[in-house]
Amino acid sequence: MPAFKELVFSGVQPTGNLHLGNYLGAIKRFVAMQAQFDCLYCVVDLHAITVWQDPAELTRQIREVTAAFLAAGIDPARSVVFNQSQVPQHAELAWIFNCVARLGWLNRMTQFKEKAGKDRENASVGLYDYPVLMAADILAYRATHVPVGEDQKQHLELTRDIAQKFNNDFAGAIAEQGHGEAFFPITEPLIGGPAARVMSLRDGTKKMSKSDPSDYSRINLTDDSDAIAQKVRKAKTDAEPLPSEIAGLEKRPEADNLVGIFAALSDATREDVLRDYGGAQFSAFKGALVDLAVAKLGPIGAEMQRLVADPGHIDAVLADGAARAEAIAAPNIAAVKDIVGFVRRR
Ligand code: AQP
Repeated sequence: MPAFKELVFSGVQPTGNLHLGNYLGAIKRFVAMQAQFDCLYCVVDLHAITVWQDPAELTRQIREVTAAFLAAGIDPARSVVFNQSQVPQHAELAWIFNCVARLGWLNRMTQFKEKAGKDRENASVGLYDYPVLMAADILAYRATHVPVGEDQKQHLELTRDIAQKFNNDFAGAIAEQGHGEAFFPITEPLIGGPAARVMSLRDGTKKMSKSDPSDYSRINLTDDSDAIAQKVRKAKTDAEPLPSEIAGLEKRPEADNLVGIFAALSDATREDVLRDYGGAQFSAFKGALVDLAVAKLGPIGAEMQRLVADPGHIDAVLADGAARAEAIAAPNIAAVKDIVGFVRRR
């Protein structure tokens, strides 16, 4: 496999209720990656419409997720911040990948099964095809690294399968046209840390999710300090004090979740947290967690509010990002079309 320029790509859907899981599993890590990599961070609005979105609300949410990126510390001068629908190469490459990906691969995707539920016949074709568009998002930039939460692991594997199959199917043209052994990198998922899978505050066996009907299941990035405090205090726990060793968190999903959240918010490990709080009752631990969460999330929520009040500024950031994103994607997709054998407009 030839060496590809290291590049990070990731995205967040503008589908409402950005929560602590999105922050710790994704956005906080996006911020950290900027020190090491060139990064593209995308508000994936084409993905959002795979389930019904009210148009005015979608517009608002696109700006709100952009505001969350900026408020959390993504620097739009350094990283490329944009929304997917402004860069047509995503949809264009998705079509070509639709002809590379196999039905059997998509039939195995667990997220589609969960999201479509029992009413599969009524799910949109887009929802089924979601992981192919995600592969196109990543590979339009030939991104080498993708920071995501654990729930996206299977989709990343599909991206790798599509890249591999494209490289194999078109190996001759790829070599002839001077791209060497492979046109697409086999992208590395970056999943990990103590908050790779933040769980619901009401049920430690369920993922914290935007679509959970109970607002008490999640901490939203827009929650004020009172709401954060209430939600943490009401979070489900068991009756035992916190253990001093990691092994003691086994079969205690709610305790494990709160310890993971504490660790991720304080840039520590679960072990560090248990060293400090092993033996503590939940009442004391939750008090410390409220203080920490309010200190870390309060300024982000306030900055988001300030930013969304100026949609002109957000739209200018997105327009600049789209132009920079397209400058990378357009030559890549032109090369893909040549590889596939299409005739270019002259
Ligand atoms: N609970 C989570 N823990 C850790 N990471 C998470 N992510 C989502 N939930 C958690 C990560 O956040 C990034 C953006 O997610 P998304 O906007 O693409 O949407 P999603 O994964 O569909 O988010 P939800 O909350 O789970 O939405 P619904 O309720 O619609 O299913 C991704 O990197 C994701 O891994």
